[in-house]
Amino acid sequence: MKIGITCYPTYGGSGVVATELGKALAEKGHSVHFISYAMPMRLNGFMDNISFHEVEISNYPLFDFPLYTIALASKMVEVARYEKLELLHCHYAIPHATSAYLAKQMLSDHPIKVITTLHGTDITLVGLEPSFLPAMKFSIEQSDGVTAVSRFLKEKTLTNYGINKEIEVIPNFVDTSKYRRIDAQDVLKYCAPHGEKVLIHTSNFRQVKRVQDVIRIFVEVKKKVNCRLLLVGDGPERSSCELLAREVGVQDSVKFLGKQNEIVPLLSAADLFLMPSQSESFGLSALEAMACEVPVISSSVGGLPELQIHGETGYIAEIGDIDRMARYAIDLLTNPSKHRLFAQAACKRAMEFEMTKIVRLYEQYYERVLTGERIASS
Ligand code: GMT
Repeated sequence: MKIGITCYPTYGGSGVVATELGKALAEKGHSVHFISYAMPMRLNGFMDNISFHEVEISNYPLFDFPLYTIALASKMVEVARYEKLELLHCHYAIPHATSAYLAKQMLSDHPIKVITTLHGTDITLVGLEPSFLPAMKFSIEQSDGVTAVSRFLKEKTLTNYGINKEIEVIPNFVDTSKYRRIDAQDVLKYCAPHGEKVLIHTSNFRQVKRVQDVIRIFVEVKKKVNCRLLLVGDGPERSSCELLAREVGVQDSVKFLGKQNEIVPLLSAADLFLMPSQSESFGLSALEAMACEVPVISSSVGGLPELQIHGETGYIAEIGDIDRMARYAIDLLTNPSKHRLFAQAACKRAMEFEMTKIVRLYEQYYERVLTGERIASS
């Protein structure tokens, strides 16, 4: 198949899923064309069957705001015609699904299908803003196929937008040949040199991730367990988190590592992953941690209960219930045999989201959309 993929090229989960999917499809012999304003973060180095097409954005002085939606649509048209694309797969609805709709209208001489994958805040947060809602609803309804990364997100889309449309649930995935526990002595020497337990959190430090809760949970755990906290990633909340760590006196036990390309050695050094999010449509970073045998303590929101098995792969608590999350963490960190069982169960559960299996689901879905087969409700 000849596939155009549009995504945000940044560190977010939707970009990661889109890029890993594109790479896996290219390895299977499909011709994959990424269309975005920058090279997707995980698209490093040359790969057979993959091309990147950069969207140029005009900075003409009359335009106070960049007209990305239009520029993207024009680039989609150009690539589709020149590369004979059969479908455009948009990850994160805003504004990609709208650009793809526009492109499809302009491509009246070149039949093309549009698939939109909904990832999270495109539906639960940003898309609900009055300035986006009608365009979102329209663009989703006009897509030839729509997928969501969890049952939760599918339900939210149907109810929040009053959309009458079949939505296929295709969950996030992990490449378990890369995401597996490895020797992490180098990391441990640096972050836990005296055998301290290691808690970890990775995110883009947006408010929705509640990274302050991570620090507050850590404060409680530290009262009972000799431990360290690794915070990986960067974003708008980072400064206030650094301030909080100093205010509550744990600055020497918390390492802010910023954005990291190599996450497996860090996860392999960890004993627990914390994800106390306000909203989480799936929780890709929790899945990656589980694949590295790290049990997860999370909030009960969104799609997290579809991934995590409470009392087996980790524990789930109400949003903001710092005391309970801390108690769960202490329980696991002070009970080695229980921790081992949870770590194994987490890894086993992650295997259910193995990349090859989920990529096949996308391929089958593409085939159904391309042949115009009625898309059944999942
Ligand atoms: O919706 C977002 O916040 C953006 C998106 C991203 O690009 O980072 O994250 C979402 O997509 C991931 C991949 O499908 C999911 O694993 C995340 O749970 C989801 N984030 C939220 O729902 C907050």
